[in-house]
Amino acid sequence: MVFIRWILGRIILLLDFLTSPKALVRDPQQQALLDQQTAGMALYQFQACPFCVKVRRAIKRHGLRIETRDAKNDPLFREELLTQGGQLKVPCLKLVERDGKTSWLYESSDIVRFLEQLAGPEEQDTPAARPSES
Ligand SMILES: N[C@@H](CCC(=O)N[C@@H](CS)C(=O)NCC(=O)O)C(=O)O
Repeated sequence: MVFIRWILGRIILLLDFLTSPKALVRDPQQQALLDQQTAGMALYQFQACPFCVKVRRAIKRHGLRIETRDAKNDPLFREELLTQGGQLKVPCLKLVERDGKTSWLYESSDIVRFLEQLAGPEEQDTPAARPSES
């Protein structure tokens, strides 16, 4: 059973690698603003978990910069997720509000929806938004 799960995990990672989405490129000022908003965020995840892959792909697709934390192999992150988040379940997005309050968002679909709202409309990926080549 463990072996089958390991194989499935490798297949998921391979498919993710082969079909990795293109990262959105936006105007540098807009990106800097967004980076400020995501600076306090962290995604607690397992590398080969399909729900985590779904969220990581959304992060990449929307051109977001969010730290990922391995809650399977790192005992500190595992403990943080369990004691502060409330459940040892991934993916989970840790959010730090402006007032310093921390909240923990579980459920991949809810996280993806939140990231989509944060990133804004995708039509920002226009040639004008890309850094000029010289
Ligand atoms: N419905 C959840 C499913 C998440 C899920 O089942 N994650 C697994 C890893 S792939 C997990 O954390 N299992 C541990 C547990 O449920 O205690 C989602 O979409 O995020």
